[in-house]
Amino acid sequence: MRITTKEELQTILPQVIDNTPIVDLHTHLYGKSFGKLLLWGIDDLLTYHYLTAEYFRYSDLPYQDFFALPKQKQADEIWNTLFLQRSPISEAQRGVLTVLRTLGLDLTSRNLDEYREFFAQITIEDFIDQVFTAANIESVVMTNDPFDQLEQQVWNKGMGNQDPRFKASLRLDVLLENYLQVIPVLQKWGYRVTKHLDETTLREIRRFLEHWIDKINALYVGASFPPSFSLPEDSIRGRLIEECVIPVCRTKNIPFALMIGVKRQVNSHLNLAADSVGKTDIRPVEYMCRAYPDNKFMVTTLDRGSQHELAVTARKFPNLMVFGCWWFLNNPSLIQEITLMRTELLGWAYIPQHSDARVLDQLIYKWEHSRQILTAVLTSKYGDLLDAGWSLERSVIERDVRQLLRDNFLHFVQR
Ligand code: FIX
Ligand code: ZN
Repeated sequence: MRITTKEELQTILPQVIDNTPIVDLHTHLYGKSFGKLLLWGIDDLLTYHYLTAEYFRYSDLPYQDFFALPKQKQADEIWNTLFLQRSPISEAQRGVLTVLRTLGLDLTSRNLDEYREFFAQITIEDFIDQVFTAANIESVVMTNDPFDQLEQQVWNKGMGNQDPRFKASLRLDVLLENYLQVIPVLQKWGYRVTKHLDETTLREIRRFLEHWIDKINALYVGASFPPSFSLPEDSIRGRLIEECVIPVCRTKNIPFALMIGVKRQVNSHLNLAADSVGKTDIRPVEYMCRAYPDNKFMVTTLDRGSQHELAVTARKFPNLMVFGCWWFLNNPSLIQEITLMRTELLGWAYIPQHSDARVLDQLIYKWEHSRQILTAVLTSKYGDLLDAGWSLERSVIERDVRQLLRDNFLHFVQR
């Protein structure tokens, strides 16, 4: 079908964006076989760390008293403070409303027990299906930490890849940031490693990485980094990256995903909500892309200021895939600005969003809100093409949108 007017565009584009299935490349979700690691339901939704941070903007309850409460009581506190005593206007608060509305719950009742009742009568199997259908998700990528004992048990039983909608990625924060502490663990698993990064140790770490990539069928290897991240660097982390992670990713032909700019635990009382943001230096990204042209790098940064430099760097290096509006950037005004800028600099050659969902239900709101913004950005950009006299086809728009929501990632990780 040919599209020649903006009215036609405004009818068709939202349909295409809604109907395009999403591959969500970074979440903290797990398949059902991971048991309690998979968070879902109203109490997990309300105790999301984005919301606990916002709760403490208003509450006088001491941190330790709040975190000592059972989850349901924490959720009650957050509901009362953020939803009943004031209007839920922040993005994370609005997200809860989008989820409840989409699930068909009555927002006028504001009755938490009624919402709990809904979740009590649905099975997790049915709920996964319901959420994936509502958000039109094809698959999500988990964040898999080889040092997490609960996860390990699932992988050791061969149950980690049971549901093909949940793909794996190997997360290396623990290895890269706490190498000295994990030496005894690696030794217990039969790896001949020492604190001296000699040839044997480096070879054994490469063997460890290869083993886990194969074991979990990792689509990529990832890690988060502080604002001070630097490379090349004569540090344990720098050497592990250049002498182990990068060579193994090259051999396996999978990307190394870097999430840069998180300042961990600036207020440790907040637990999972304790982390903040700092300015990211893009020079290490430029260095890696140039020094390792046969490697693939996926990069997202946490601060607004580095977004432009990162997009420009991607223009210079085809082995760099920019992705997502991470965490504190996952807010409509910032997503809109960043997505427009990336489109203008990179065309279709980037991945606009990942959800970072920690609670299954969040897939609904994170993607509904992101789809709305993508619709606005592409309405404006396709509108410019129509103004220029370029005609469009529905099938062409379908192809373009598919690249952003699915194909760019799948092609980039293809072995
Ligand atoms: O490091 C990460 O993957 C971060 O996304 C998370 O640790 C963070 O807590 C989060 O959930 C952000 O959205
Ligand atoms: Zn994350």
